[in-house]
Amino acid sequence: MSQAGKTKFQIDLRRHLREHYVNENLTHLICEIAEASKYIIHSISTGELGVAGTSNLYGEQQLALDVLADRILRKRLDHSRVVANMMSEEMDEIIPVSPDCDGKYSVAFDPLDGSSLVDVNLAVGTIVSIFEGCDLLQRGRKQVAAVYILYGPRTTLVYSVGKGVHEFGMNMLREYTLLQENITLEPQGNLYSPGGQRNLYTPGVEAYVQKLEDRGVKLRYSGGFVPDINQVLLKGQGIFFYPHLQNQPQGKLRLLFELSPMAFLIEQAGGAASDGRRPILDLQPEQIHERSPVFIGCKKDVALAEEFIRTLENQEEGPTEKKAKN
Ligand code: AFP
Repeated sequence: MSQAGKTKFQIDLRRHLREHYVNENLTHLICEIAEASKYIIHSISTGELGVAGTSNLYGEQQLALDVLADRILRKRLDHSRVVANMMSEEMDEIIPVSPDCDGKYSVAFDPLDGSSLVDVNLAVGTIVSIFEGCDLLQRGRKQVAAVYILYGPRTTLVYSVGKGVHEFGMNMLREYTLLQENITLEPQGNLYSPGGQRNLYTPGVEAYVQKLEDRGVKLRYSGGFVPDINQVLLKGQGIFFYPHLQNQPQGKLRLLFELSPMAFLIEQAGGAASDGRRPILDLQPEQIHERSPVFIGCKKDVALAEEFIRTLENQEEGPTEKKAKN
């Protein structure tokens, strides 16, 4: 939708949110996230690489950029006046910002996903999940918005508040202006983005990949969740998966601040996102750093993965059931 007399390319992010009748506080929050990305871009292009000398809850070495990006976003959200609680991949626990929940939002974010790719100059991104009120441990379907920023050859921002998925590009003045609205996915695609070691794939996933390859589907994998999902979204087709592995039944990616926001966006674009048996958005997180297997992209491609897993893998022991045992 563009205003009479204005081309859509002149519609900036704040105007677009207002034209979609997004309430003031949520508009302000999404614009604050966009503002923070400008400082993250600066730190990526000028900040020192290498380790920060600290590690996160997973025992993963925190890169200097991880810590810097986390601080930038945390500070921005702290001062936004519309955040109740926040949580990031780099934090050990939920950070309370305001005890008052009314009119406020709780935010879970991965400040710089794929940060280890920066030192080989590959694209990385920021992923943000937004819930109304104080509770972050909710099913992804309860999100009111999801945003990602992709720091690639161009810097782009994609958001949805449940009224379609829209893409913005950063211009010379560092403003985000509309590139395309209401992005949609085809029912089936011809690219796949397979995470994890193939020799650790379970029988159902291995058979699924074989089926895709027999169909002539092309492999496209960067090692960055944000660019790999962005590729599926903007090509309008394809599937990304980081499955349950023989030695990692929960896969690798985190539910709260990686999978839920991306699943929200992909479902808004007419695609699907599953843990191999159930929609990602229906999973009830039990703890903040929970991981889940993920198959996300075109509906038919996700359904085919579920079918192979259902018919070739132990019915009783789905990834979720396995987790209950550990
Ligand atoms: P890092 O943030 O540690 O670089 O991991 C990136 C990531 O979480 C996600 O962005 C990728 O999709 C996935 O890991 C790639 O994992 P593999 O390196 O095991 O393929």
